[in-house]
Amino acid sequence: MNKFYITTPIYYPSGKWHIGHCYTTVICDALARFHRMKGEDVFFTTGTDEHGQKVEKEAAKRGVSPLEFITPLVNEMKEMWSLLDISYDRFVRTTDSAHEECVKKIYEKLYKSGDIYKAEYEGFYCVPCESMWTEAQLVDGKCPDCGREVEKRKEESYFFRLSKYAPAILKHYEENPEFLQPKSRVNEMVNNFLKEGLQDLSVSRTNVKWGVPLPFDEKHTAYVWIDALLNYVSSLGYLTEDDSLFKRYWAADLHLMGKEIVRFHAIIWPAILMALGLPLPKRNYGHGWLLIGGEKLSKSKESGSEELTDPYELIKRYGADAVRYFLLREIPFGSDGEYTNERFLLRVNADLANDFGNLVSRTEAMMLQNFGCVPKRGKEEPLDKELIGLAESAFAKVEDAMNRLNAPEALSAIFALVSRANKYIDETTPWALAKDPEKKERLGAVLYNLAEVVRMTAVLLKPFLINSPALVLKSLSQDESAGFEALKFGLMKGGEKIEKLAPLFPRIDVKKELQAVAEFVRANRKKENPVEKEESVKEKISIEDFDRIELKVGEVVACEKVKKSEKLLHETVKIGEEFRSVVSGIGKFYTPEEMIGKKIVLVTNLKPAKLCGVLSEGMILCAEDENGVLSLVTPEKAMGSGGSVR
Ligand code: ME8
Repeated sequence: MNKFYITTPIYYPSGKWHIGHCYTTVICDALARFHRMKGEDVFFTTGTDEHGQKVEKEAAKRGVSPLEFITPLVNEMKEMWSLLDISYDRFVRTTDSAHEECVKKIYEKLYKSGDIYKAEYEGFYCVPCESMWTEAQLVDGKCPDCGREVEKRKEESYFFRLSKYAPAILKHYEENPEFLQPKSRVNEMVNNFLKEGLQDLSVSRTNVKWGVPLPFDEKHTAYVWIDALLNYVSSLGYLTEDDSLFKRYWAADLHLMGKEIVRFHAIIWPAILMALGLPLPKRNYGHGWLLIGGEKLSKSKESGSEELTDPYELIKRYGADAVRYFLLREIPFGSDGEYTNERFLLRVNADLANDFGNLVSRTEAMMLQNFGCVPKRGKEEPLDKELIGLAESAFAKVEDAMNRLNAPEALSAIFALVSRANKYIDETTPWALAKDPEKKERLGAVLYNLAEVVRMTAVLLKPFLINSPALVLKSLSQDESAGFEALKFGLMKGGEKIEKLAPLFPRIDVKKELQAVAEFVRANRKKENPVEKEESVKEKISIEDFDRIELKVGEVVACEKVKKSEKLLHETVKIGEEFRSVVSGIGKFYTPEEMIGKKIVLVTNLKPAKLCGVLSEGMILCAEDENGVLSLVTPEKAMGSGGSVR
């Protein structure tokens, strides 16, 4: 039996999900289901990429542990996959102890073999992308991937001997044209990275605590990208006592991903596998993006558009099948595709409500009305034979497209059959045949042919849509779990009971719906951006109001951590001749030693309060950046304590 190991990247659980996130996973799911229906031994994995500085900072901002912060977001992601009926066999969290153990063992192995070594390191780090760049790679001094500011960093680090593997990777590309697709990505990798040779890669961090500590040097944590890539083998129990899954499924048959992360999968990952002496994945495919206004739909760039991109809301409004169908059909595979609500609604209306929904409802209604069940197969005329031929040859076209991972083409072959069947209704005019008792036999033959096409279409659609194919099969008293062996014309005997279906995809009034969606998006944006709202709602205050706040310069003369709190520091602040006890939530950004001697600005007339049992008689002012990093507000010129701030 053929095996098929397929993976999605593991996702950053940011909580700001958009329809673009569903793209990779829905395609993988359709492929996994397709191969299962062919009777193959499929293993399909996905998961979450949970370590790194971003998570550490977000958690600190909220005063919770990284795991406490991330777990609800992981659960949200799982819920989204369950709404979309994603049939993964394993969900890997990089915080799972089994994964962490695997990461440690792999680092240990590579350290022992000399593929990982220690050295000093300087570069430019993009915090949101968790990527390090050399100066030459920056574009206008900014991150070449996302265009945001980068931080210059110098640190001691462990390096992976990536440079050693460049020639072998190039050779592998040449000898295995399937390894990296589409072809344009090969050119990109070769021209932008491999041709000039590779530099060794820093694979550990000392400044990121939220990561897997290296077994041979616990000051260092694993670089998040290596940690993440290793999920593809940790998910199979690589280097554990029971590695039967690894033996059964490795090497991966397909890693599918967005084009922005091809570099990691097509250069770093094969080099690591080579260093481990493991066979390389058979195929990597870097798909295109869903765009809004020509830009990648992304969680960090607010588009300000009125498109509804929230998958939960889209599923709630139109159903999981419509969302899956849109993603699988509308975006040309391998290229970018513009996302708009209008395109979504038009596509769903045209194909699912009009073509497929109509074919099913017309065929079933006419059978019920004239026979009360599926009629018997009749004598076939040339027109019938053409339709039957098309139905029987559809699978080969779908299979050919799916072998090339091209779901839009596969669906287009299935919908060519749907259109042909609708045209067949117009050509055979069953409503006219029904009026003439002498033509009852012909009517039966026509409706039988249509019923078989509906049944076969439902089987063909099963990898792509979830609910509607099952409903259609059930309504014709057919086995919902049918595989592709059911794609033979003529399997129904006649006499099958028909259960009347509610419309599978109700027609949408596109104009009205677009208005409703735009209103929904506007209202929700206000809800989601409480900051924006707060700022606009905050009233103007008078100078007298401001005067009621007493602000003074103080000097921190003693400072210690508040017990059992990662976030709180307890300062003793000198204000002129007075000493005050102050508790502040800056423990993630300043050590007690750093605080001592600092001149700070303090609100001195706040009512005293107790925080974690410690008295606080004032509030230290800080500025906060967009990543939640706090920075103390201090007087710009040297001055003593006690001065007032106005
Ligand atoms: O990259 N259109 O995770 P991620 C199409 N954790 N696909 C999109 C998209 C869009 N607008 N936006 C995101 C990561 N995606 C790493 C992976 S794997 C070892 C580590 C796709 O959450 C993206 O291309 O940023 C990728 O395939 C997936 O969503 C997860 O992206």
